[in-house]
Amino acid sequence: MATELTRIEKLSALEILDSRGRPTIKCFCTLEGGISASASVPSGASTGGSEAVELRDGNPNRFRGLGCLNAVSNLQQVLAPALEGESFSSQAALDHRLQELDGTSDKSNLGANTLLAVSLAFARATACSRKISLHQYFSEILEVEPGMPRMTVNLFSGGKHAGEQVSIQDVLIVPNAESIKDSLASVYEVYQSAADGMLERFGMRALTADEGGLAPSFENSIQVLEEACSAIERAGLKPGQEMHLAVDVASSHFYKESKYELDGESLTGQEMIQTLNEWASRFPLVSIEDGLHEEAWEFWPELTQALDNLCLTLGDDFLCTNPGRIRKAVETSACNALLLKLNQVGTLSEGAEACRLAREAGWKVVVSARSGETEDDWLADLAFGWAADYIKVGSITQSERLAKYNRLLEIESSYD
Ligand code: 2PG
Ligand code: MG
Repeated sequence: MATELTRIEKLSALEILDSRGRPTIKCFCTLEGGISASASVPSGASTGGSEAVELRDGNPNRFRGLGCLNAVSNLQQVLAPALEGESFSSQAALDHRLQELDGTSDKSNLGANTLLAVSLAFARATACSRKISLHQYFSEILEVEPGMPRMTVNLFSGGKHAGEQVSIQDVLIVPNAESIKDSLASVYEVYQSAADGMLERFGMRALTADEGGLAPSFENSIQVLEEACSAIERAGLKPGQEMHLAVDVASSHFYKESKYELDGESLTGQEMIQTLNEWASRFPLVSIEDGLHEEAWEFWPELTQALDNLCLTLGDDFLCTNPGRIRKAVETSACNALLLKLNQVGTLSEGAEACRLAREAGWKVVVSARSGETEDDWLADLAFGWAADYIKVGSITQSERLAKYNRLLEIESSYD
């Protein structure tokens, strides 16, 4: 861990566009000595209620209110004057100062997007100045040995990522290969065979959703899971051996008036647990994400018990990478895996704390992208540096996703 001081010379920001064409923020950080680096921040669509606040301009005449000019201005008019010329002994020291300058628990003053852009640009610039890779810098922060995650790749999309033609949000394929290189080759085969299957079944190669997943008009969630298994088989692979599945139910988004409105049925919490148990018994799932509503604390422990020995109970909207919620979930045995998204919490160090808490509880960790991404590839370094068990980036057909997969390939080849 670096003990020397790192002095920030200059901070600036730019409003750029993400993979949905919506504004986001990119920060440029120059350190003393002239080393300079940048980082940009992703954005979710199916967000959890406890996520740190993403600052948007709200001006309906510009990007339908989604502009990030206020975030840019906060960075340049508030953070830059406060931080330029200051020296920091660690990432934690910088992130602590960012939290102080914001002064709110949910980052609603300056915006979690603004703070994360600075946090990551500082991380990248510091790694450059120390002549180490970004993943090495990340692994030093968490004091863990790096390790390659297993891939979870979006095959079929529904929910908020695909116009809600089917209730569940994602069915992902999870290759059981030795390397990222081999994983991507088998994912390609399954993706193509799934697209061929859609042509036969629906008469057209399906349109793709926000993360590049195929999004035909499925009748229900079971059909999506069945088609995923068929696609694996058609690719000459064995479901449950060479390729597993994962599902992001994202159930908060179809929870209405205390019922889960799943595929035309109205289910109680109890019935939802039973349904998920049936899916996990019938399909080779490694994890079920957000199987229950994000505030259904009383049902989550029961779900985790029901899925025990079948698959992981993974919390995304449920946990929001929020250390307080993770602590509560550990105390109540409410789940056993964390979906980690830095922009849900707002700084690298708070993300590290979330990861540490999950690890101490013996949980698995999935490092995840957002549905609105940029071409920045820091997520790959994060997943490797923090030795995530899984990485979730989306499909293999869009460059904002491929930036991360291609970076994983680079990291992997540097260890050959
Ligand atoms: C999720 C993510 C990524 P979003 O729910 O896990 O798939 O979606 O970024 O829209 O929250
Ligand atoms: Mg999710």
